[in-house]
Amino acid sequence: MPDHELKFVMLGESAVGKTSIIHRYISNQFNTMPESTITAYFHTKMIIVDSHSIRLHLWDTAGQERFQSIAPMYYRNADVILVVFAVDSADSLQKAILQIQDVKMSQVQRGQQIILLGNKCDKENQVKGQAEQYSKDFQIPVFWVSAFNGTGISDAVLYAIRKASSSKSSGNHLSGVVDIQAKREKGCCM
Ligand SMILES: Nc1nc2c(ncn2[C@@H]2O[C@H](COP(=O)(O)OP(=O)(O)O)[C@@H](O)[C@H]2O)c(=O)[nH]1
Ligand SMILES: [Mg+2]
Repeated sequence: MPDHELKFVMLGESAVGKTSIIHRYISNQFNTMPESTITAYFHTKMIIVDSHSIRLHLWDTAGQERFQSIAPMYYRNADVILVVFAVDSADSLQKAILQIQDVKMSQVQRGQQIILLGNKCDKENQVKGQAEQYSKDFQIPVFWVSAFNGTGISDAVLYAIRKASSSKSSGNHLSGVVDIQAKREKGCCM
């Protein structure tokens, strides 16, 4: 049994790179033509952060972000919500901010971590100032990441793991990460 199980969910507009980020994190690969996510997937990864074993469940959206707002039941029991936007799309940042408002309004669980991921940072960043101002005003950390070249993703996940584990069991200080297993599972989420 792992010391902690943490559920991460991805939110954010279609095409900002949610599936690519998960793929990069799990497999350290970038797929130029990711299959569109038509079923709900979660991916499990076991890691050891210091001497604590952690089983991460990473939930991708099932493409429902294209059609309607995401149902609160999708993220309600998440420990970490990664809200993704793309640095070349101001619209996607606006959508991310609206989604954070939705999450905050429906939030029932204390200690849920919300983190912004500005993806595609291999491209010119058109929203840096705006996103950093939002991050400061609302105290939601923003990480600049790229699924394309891998920048920032494991740092963001490690930050989230530390925050989430310390809010689950205060007093644990985690540092140093060992990957022990990654696998992909098909799940049905809703
Ligand atoms: N340049 C660049 N393109 C990316 C990056 N991440 C994803 N993409 C591309 O953006 C498109 C949408 O990615 P996808 O992961 O399907 O987005 P999702 O709909 O949010 O799951 C695809 O064409 C990806 O190849 C990135 O970090 N940099
Ligand atoms: Mg997807």
